[in-house]
Amino acid sequence: MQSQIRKKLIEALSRDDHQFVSGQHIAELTGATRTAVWKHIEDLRKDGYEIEAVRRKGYRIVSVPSTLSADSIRMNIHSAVFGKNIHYQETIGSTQKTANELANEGAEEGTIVVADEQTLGRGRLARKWHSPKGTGIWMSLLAKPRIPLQQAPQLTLLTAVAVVQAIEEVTGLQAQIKWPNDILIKGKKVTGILTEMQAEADGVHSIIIGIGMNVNQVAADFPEELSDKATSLKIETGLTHSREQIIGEILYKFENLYHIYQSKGFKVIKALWESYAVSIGKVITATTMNDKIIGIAMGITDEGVLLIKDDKGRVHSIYSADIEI
Ligand code: BTX
Repeated sequence: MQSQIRKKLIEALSRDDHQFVSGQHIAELTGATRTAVWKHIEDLRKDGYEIEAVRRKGYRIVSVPSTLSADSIRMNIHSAVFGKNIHYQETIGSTQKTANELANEGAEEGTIVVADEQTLGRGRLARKWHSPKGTGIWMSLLAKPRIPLQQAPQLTLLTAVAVVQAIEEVTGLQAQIKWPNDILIKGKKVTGILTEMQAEADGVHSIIIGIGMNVNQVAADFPEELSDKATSLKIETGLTHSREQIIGEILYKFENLYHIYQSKGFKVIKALWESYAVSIGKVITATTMNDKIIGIAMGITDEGVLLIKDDKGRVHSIYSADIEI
């Protein structure tokens, strides 16, 4: 109950760009008495929040503690559904695994799982995802779109568009997408996306979208095998970025695109995706489970399948592969 008030209090103080909110208004929004509000403000201060109190104006958040937490994430959420339920853990095996478990337990659409560190972060095909403490965004979102199974990959592409837009909004950097799930800056991977689903015969039940973004790593933080293929926002801008702000922005962009997707279908998303894609029109090599195809990347289908035309003019549909440009 108490944490419910704290959650609502943080939501109230985070409205309108952290302007003053009167004690009376906070009491109405939280359903708590003004004395209870005051006590919760004191608790927040003990937890490292700097909160200004001015007579007749109310309370205003001046600064928040620098460590990632469910509260600090909540303060940056400006989407309605995605991020409403936040499951935060300082250390976790994999946010994907936990999100899958929560989905099994009936968690609602929009639930997010975030960790400061993953000890068993995973990529596709059982690859490892390097997820050190305190530097990146390791997050899984739970979506429950009413779509047939074969359309599920569209959500990976939609997420990639959301990530590119969020990076641009927060840092001004122009990232690019390498099909299907890599986000690159100057050819180096800044984000990976892993989509997993729970399906039933009649369609998708839950989609778990994992986003791993390198935010504040410096070059020396990457293991040697990643040093020439990975980058972070800090390496690219020279600045330290707020992970909470980026999480809020990813969810906001994602939710917008998800609404468009649900009301208008994949067309708009597809066009956006193609505008950010690095490989379209170029000669690429696609390594699939049992084949290697070299040809020109022509684009994606309405299902999100990559089309490659080889030198004999044959068009191959690629459902899953690693791409080299
Ligand atoms: P992927 O299979 O396309 O890419 C995995 C490959 O990327 C690795 O084999 C390695 O070469 C490289 N790599 C590993 N870690 C990093 C890193 N931090 N930065 C850049 N390159 C790296 C991509 O799979 C999908 C990754 C999703 C990660 C998220 S994090 C939150 C969620 N939880 C979880 O366990 N996975 C997802």
